[in-house]
Amino acid sequence: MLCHRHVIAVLALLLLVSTSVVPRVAQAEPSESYSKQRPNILFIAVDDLRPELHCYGASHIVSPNIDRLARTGVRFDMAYCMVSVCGASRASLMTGIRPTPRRFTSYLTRADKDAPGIKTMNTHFRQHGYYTVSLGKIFHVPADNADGWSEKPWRPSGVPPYRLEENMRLHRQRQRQHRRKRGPPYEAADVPDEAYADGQLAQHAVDVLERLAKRDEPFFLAVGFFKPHLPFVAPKKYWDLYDFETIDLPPNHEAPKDAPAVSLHNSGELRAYAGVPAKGPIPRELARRLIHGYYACVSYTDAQIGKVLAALERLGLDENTIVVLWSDHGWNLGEHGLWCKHCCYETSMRIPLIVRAPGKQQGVSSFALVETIDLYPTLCEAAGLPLPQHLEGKSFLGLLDDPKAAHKSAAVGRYGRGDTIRTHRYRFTEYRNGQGKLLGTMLYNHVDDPDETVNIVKQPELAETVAELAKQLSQIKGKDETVTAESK
Ligand SMILES: [Ca+2]
Repeated sequence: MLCHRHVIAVLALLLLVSTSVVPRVAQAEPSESYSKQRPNILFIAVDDLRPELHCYGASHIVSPNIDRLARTGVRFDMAYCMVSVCGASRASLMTGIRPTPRRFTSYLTRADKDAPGIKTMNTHFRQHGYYTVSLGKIFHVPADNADGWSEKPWRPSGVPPYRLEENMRLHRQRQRQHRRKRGPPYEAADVPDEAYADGQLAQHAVDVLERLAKRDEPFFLAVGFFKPHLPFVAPKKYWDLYDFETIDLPPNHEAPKDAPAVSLHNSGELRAYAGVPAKGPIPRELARRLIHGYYACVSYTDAQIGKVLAALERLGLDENTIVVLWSDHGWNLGEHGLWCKHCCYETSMRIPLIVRAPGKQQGVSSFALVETIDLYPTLCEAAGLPLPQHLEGKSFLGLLDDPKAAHKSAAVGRYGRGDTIRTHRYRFTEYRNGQGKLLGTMLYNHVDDPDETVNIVKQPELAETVAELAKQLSQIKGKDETVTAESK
């Protein structure tokens, strides 16, 4: 039976939402803790998105939809990934535990292999009455923790990576030579959004939202976009948003002065693409094309995100849905002579993170140091779910009310042999071999040198600072033995 309260709520909803939408009507009094009153969660992951967005102060970038999300939510200006490579970063975020030199190390990392028995975020939400759905790229491998999703994880299938015939031909030819070789690093084809995977993903996500809107349980919908990951393929109209003539290499395109060699790499991921020299600097013309392509992919992805957010609003779901937008790590667009991620520089570790939650602050930014392992406890707290014992992050829900509230003194992450710590002023990194022997260190003062151009770790007057940062890093960084598995 419907009580008066329900009838009034339903009438109000009917007035607010499109008539084509059937509002959810509670069939009975909400059943204890699993009621629809729990917020839905729309969890948007973007692959390889660095925080070079209009709403993050990059006025040359066209990102109106993410900007709008930022205007209606809290933008985190100092958010960091745990490890700067796809699969590993995602596994750390979804398990809520830190990476170590042995755990979460590669783009192929699976959480269920590296952290067996650890309950992932999707599994936890599912076990607490949420209807959990994974679309696109969330875990790197779709089969990873797949039983934590209420439906089999969905990805667009059979979408070729290129739409121009000559590019596809070259791609196939190079793949025949070597599995890791690929076609060109970019493509501007005059095709509709749906010609590429992310356009299809957005369309499917809208369909799924329409379906989820009719369910009684709250949902946890994860939508993982594939761009701006290489190759930089996007419909031409997104390339046309930028003037190639104005695009140039970043000012800090040389390796930092006195940086240890172990901190740098050969940008191997990019070298696999056709027309990219196997070693040496990326020619300036190609570098500018790559930057242009990355920007085009950012705008393309932004437009797809816009479609999903518009559907959320159209269905009247935005009033009771927490929206999180995050990236798995940053990206180097030529900074330090580097391309791609795979390192401990700020450009690799820093990510965009925006959280919009009903009843919380809107259009503000927070300079609190936030780590992606903090998302799991934050969303649990926001949804009223218990916190699993194994979590190593800390809820930042309080920052959504007061963006200046105290949270953490440092963000700690790693890649390869490097462990790195970011405080509000410094980034300090140390590299060790498998036996723990120190291979190199670096320190950047982000107040004086935000582009990380001079490694000041050897300056005698900073010895005490270095010792303090090294101590803090050693205390915080991931330790294999601290993790206790919970039964699933
Ligand atoms: Ca990635």
